[in-house]
Amino acid sequence: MKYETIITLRENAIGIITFNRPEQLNAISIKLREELTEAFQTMSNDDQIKAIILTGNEKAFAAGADIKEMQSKSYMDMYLHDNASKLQTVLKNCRKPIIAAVSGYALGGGCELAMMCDFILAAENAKFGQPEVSIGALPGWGGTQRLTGLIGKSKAMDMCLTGRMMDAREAEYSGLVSRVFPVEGFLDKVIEIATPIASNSVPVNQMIKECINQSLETNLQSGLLFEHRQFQAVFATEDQKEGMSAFVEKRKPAWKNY
Ligand code: CO8
Repeated sequence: MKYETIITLRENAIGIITFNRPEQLNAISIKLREELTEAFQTMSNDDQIKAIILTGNEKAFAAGADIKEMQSKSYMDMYLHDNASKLQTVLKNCRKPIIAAVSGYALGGGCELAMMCDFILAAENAKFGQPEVSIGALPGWGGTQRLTGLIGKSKAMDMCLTGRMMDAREAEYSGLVSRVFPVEGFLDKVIEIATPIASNSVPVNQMIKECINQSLETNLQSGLLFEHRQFQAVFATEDQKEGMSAFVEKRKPAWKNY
């Protein structure tokens, strides 16, 4: 598929989506949101792809929604032509693991898009922020909600009210980022991490995602029950039989993804 604002490719079982507006620090325009939605839908439906990486370039993951494009918009323009919500829904409904690989700036909508992914890996030069307050706006794509869930109220208030940037180390110890790696060879490292994830049993990956996401929506007792039922449900899969047999027989499992 030929896109203008992103590049997509497949490396074995991993789909890689790279923002491609380097001159604008990968600012997220309407077109980019459209193309990203289409790319995620295509990869979600492609059985050869088992995990997805979303990334930018060394200087920027994405420096936010395109300010120049938004500058003169009215409420009705934003309300009626809301493809941002559509993209958010497509990401939420994607059953494959999605890793955000962040190098450089992940600001505003860029930080929010990274948080829509399942987890964030960062290069040492990564900078996260919700600077909307400095342009007379506020985070509108999960910055006040997901960020608070990930780093807590105090830090989320600090980030959103000051608009300051958080470096990769602070993002890691605050819980926004799962791991930090050197800038050199960063994408290769992310692919190295995604490769075993992409070779897990597909239904088991999906169930793990469902369980963890459920924890964000429900109380502990309901979440524990949901998790335990899913655990019991794996005993209906061929992959549980194969995985446990392979362990006992000291060999690698050959998943049937069933
Ligand atoms: N939108 C449009 N263009 C941008 C953006 C952006 N968000 N960020 C950078 N650019 C452009 C610059 O205008 C510049 O273009 P030009 O060369 O034509 O002037 C080019 O990229 C390079 O940028 P700088 O010269 O500014 O580069 P610096 O290295 O000096 O600074 C910064 C880098 C600090 C990242 C700086 O560019 C900056 O502050 N950018 C804006 C960050 C920001 O405020 N982001 C939040 C945007 S609002 C938002 O994301 C709302 C999310 C809600 C989403 C809901 C969907 C509709």
